[in-house]
Amino acid sequence: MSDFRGDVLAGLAARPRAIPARYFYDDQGSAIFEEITRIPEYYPTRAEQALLDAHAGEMALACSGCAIVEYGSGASVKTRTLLRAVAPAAYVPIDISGDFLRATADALRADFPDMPVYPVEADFSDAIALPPEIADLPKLGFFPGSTIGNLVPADAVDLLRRMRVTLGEDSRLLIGMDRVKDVGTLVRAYDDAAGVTSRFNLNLLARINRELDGTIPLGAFAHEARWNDDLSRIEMHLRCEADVAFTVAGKDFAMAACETIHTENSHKYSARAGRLLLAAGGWTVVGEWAGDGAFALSLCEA
Ligand code: AVJ
Repeated sequence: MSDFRGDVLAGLAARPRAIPARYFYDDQGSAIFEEITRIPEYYPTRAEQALLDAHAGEMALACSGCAIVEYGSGASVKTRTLLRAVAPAAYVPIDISGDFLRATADALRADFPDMPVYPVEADFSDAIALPPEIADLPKLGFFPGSTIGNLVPADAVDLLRRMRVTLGEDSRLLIGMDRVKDVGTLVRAYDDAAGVTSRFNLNLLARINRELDGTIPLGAFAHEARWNDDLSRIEMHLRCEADVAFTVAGKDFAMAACETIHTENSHKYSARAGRLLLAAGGWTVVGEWAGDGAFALSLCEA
């Protein structure tokens, strides 16, 4: 089980201070993320949607009659393109934001009345029990959006291996990965002019104040996105701009001006590095769509 209180208290006490990115996605954070997918600088969603629009038919060829299991389904916008192409026997969206998940499931049931939808409210960093209704169906895992990039490679490999166990021996996995590209494009995608990503980042502190009885002065913190070239990732931080003291869940914390809280990693993979990661996780790439090379969707076999 994920433990918001325990992870936040440990993360604020650690050096460097860091809080796991999965805690962005309370209902408000999930809604702000949907806004991010529409800002002009955030290319991954559009790039991935374009790949699905152009190639969903090919991707679907080997997957007829299967159940689609989507990890981190969010608003399931891209999913609709895949669902239309595959016409799966069932759809299982997995998400940690319960209200968001149920709203999405209801909307999909309305649009796809013949397709059973079995939502699973879970953190996919835990072991997941799939609904018994899909036990006998072959599975296609769908892990779009480059969400795998949030994990450091060792954790990404663990997750890929767990997916392989959960989905079974005959399963396939369709996974999106953002590619390495020029630093300006990358940084702008995580530091947009309209400040939506800044709101997304700061909502984490607001959530801590709401749910953990915190007194963090949000105005003292600024959004920061930086490229870490050694580790091939965008990092988001919350930079403290003044010396502050606050409490969270009854514990006292002090931060000095210029200190940061590391809130997210978004790893970017070259074609080769992506294939290596998938191979380490037990998956063999059997199809790859990458358009102009900004973003790739890979179809893998267990
Ligand atoms: C949902 C994890 C894929 O890393 O690009 C977007 C999250 N954070 N802008 C990403 C995110 C800031 C996004 N993922």
